[in-house]
Amino acid sequence: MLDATVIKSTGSWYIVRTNDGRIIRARTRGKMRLQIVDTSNPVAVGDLVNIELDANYENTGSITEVKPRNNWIIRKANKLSSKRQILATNLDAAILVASLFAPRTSLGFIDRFILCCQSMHVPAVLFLNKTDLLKDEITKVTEELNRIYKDAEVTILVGSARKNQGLEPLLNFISGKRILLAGHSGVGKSTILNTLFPGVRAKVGSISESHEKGKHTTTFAEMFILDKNTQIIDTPGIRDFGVVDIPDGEIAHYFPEFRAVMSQCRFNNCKHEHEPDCGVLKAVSEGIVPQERYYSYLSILHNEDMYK
Ligand SMILES: Nc1nc2c(ncn2[C@@H]2O[C@H](COP(=O)(O)OP(=O)(O)OP(=O)(O)O)[C@@H](O)[C@H]2O)c(=O)[nH]1
Ligand SMILES: [Mg+2]
Ligand SMILES: [Zn+2]
Repeated sequence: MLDATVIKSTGSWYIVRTNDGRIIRARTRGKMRLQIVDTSNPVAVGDLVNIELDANYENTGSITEVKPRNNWIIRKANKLSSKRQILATNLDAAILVASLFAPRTSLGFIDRFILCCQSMHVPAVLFLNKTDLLKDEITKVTEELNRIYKDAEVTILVGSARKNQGLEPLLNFISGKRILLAGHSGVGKSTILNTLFPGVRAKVGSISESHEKGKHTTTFAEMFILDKNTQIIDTPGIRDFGVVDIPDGEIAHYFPEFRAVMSQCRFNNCKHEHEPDCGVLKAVSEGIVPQERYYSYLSILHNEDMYK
């Protein structure tokens, strides 16, 4: 029996790295005790597992147990699907890569992702990439993001992987952590990884001209081990981030700027919609809580507008 970390997941096979640095291809076997049920991937990148080596083979084995996870980022692909997918587990932080063009990332998508990070106590960074496409709008866009996310406990960084601009703060943040890189297809996740760490050589795709969307170049989540303490998990682009496992009554707790004013609600089960004497509604009307964040809250609460 060997302890190992899952570094790549292809669906049927997993690549794991043992604590003494061996790389092994492994399958799941038999009945594993699972911490999270109903997922399309019972084992995810970042998982600590027990491995039993196959007799007669040196580099293949079976995963016999998944150790309890510190945290995980989980979503469903759309609001109707019942299958959930774990993006990665046991993280120190997560970076959501976004872009305004080719493709466009919506505030709703951003807010769903950072809600999940908040609920798991995973520090989140929003990296707005492709600022070279914004030209003189950069300052305005950056100011907008800083206004909307002022009290959302998410770090806002902007830059261009293609032009190698603005990546230094990102590198400082990454250093010494296990990081998830997530976002729509084509936003530049793999490009960022390659620019920061030229030895990695992750595959980079192009953008379809007619749709301004990525082409799902990265097909499997993969952990790149950059030094002893720094690991980045590059993931395939996701179209939607459907919130799962957060009860309606808890959603507001993971909007940090709501948390500060919720104590003023008259009812302690206030949903902050139409209730009288609601601290959140008051803060929105006074401009203390940004409208954009409040709309995201409502759309998550009503499980709607996934694409907005
Ligand atoms: N203009 C511009 N293009 C960029 C920038 N960063 C990446 N790109 C381009 O965006 C396209 C997609 O980049 P990838 O790194 O493959 O994107 P990804 O997020 O890894 O996409 P998936 O693997 O499909 O999820 C490529 O053509 C990159 O050259 C940038 O800062 N500016
Ligand atoms: Mg990629
Ligand atoms: Zn309220």
